[in-house]
Amino acid sequence: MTTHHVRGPISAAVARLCEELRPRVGQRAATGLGEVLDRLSAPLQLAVVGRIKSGKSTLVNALIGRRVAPTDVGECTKVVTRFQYGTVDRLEVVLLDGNKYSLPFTAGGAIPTDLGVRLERVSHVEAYLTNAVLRDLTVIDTPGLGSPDDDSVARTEAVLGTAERAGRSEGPERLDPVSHEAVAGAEAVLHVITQSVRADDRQALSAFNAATGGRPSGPVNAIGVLNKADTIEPDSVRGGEGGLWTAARALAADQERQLKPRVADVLPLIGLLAETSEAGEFTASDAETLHRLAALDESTRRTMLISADLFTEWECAVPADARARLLELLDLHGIRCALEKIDADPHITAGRLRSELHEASGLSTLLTRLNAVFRGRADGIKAAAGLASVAAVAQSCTDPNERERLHAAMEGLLTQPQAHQLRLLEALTMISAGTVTLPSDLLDEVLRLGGSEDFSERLGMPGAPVERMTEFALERAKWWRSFASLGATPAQSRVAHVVHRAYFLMWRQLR
Ligand SMILES: Nc1nc2c(ncn2[C@@H]2O[C@H](COP(=O)(O)OP(=O)(O)OP(=O)(O)O)[C@@H](O)[C@H]2O)c(=O)[nH]1
Ligand SMILES: [Mg+2]
Repeated sequence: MTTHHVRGPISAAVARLCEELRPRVGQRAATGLGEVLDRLSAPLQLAVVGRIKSGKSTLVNALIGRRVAPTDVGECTKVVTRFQYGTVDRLEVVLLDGNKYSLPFTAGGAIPTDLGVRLERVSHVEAYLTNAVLRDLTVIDTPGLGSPDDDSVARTEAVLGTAERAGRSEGPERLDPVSHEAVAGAEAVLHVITQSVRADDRQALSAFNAATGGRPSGPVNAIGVLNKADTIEPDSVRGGEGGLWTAARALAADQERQLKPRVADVLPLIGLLAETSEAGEFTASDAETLHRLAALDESTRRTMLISADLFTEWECAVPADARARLLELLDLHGIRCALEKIDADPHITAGRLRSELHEASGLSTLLTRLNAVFRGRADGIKAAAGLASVAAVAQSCTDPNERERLHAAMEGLLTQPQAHQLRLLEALTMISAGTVTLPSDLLDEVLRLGGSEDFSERLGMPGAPVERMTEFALERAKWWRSFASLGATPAQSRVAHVVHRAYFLMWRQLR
């Protein structure tokens, strides 16, 4: 028997369930359970999704810390690419017929845009990289939603499992089941949006429900990213009087209200600056170019910063190709930022400039949130996704006794006290899927409770003394207890019981 190194106690419980059931079910279900076991021990699968050209690949590069996904102007991501940890850097193209072949990186270390085969034959690309971040996170870049190229949308759905979950699993398997399960069903989602969230972006979010192992994306496993914050016109945003970031934050809060409870948060980001500063693209000679620009006379500098065209074409002592490169790396806002830093400290080093640009990108806030929402709860998220896969295996059983056995085992697991976190995640998922509705203040309370592992954050009492938190946890536990029994619908009551228990457990630990 293979040993599976799972994330933590909840995944371990789901893994045990699979191990125990495997010998007691037919061949087909046993294979399915084996796949679930493999998935439980793999790193958290994070898909980056969103409309075309919203900056998904740029964000992927920033997360990995290497400019490996093509983002050049006019370059669309056409196939799903999975970036996972490997001991040597290598690329593998997986074809729909299950065959694979390896592919060299470009001279610059990126994935070539030409895969050397007709795209219709490609399932996806596996990129194995030595970057340490990938040890506990697999990052999946996807073609843009709403892309004019219908084929790439279909391919994304096929790879992420959308089509299969929609009930087409009986068709001819295009991938062998093992590799299919290995790529199907991301467990967490970064949803990249830009200034205008349109109604169909919400549709896009639900279209990706099935990408997350058949469970809807929600506050448990989805974060919104308001990218290209540098292109926001502060004047166009209500509450944006205080400058770019004030405007970006106001806009993000607004979009969060529209998208909730589908996502945990919407955080503003300048993906381009994040990529440039994280992926080692910003060199000493770029810093040198910036210093030379800073030294230009005030009126030349002001004119050049009006537009991208003026910036590259205006006659000045700084070579035009060096300027064009800066524009590509930083865009006008980033250049302005850098020049201000140089004004403030004319001796600033290239390294310092780079970290100032990183600071200006908003990436560190996003990473903190990502750690809290995803990595901090990877055990629960993986376990919940694993259990959903077990449910899918059960669904596809033809033998009713076998199905019954799987269902009974799952129910049994959910009633164990240590499965409380799973039940809380399930409750949040019910809320985001609209299976249960709650008045908005209660909804906010549940989202807050499930949004973090930190007690003071969960209670909405940052910095409060322990005694007050203890008292409050008990009070809310009592309240939800009575809400569960009085006047709630059955679905509400199910959620209320879980919330009651969550408060009770916190109270017990605080005490
Ligand atoms: N100004 C600015 N440009 C950005 C930002 N993020 C990405 N871009 C640019 O937007 C363009 C598209 O970025 P990509 O990362 O390729 O977008 P994508 O979503 O992967 O695009 P598809 O794969 O075609 O759907 C590139 O030229 C990026 O340099 C940002 O924060 N600010
Ligand atoms: Mg892309």
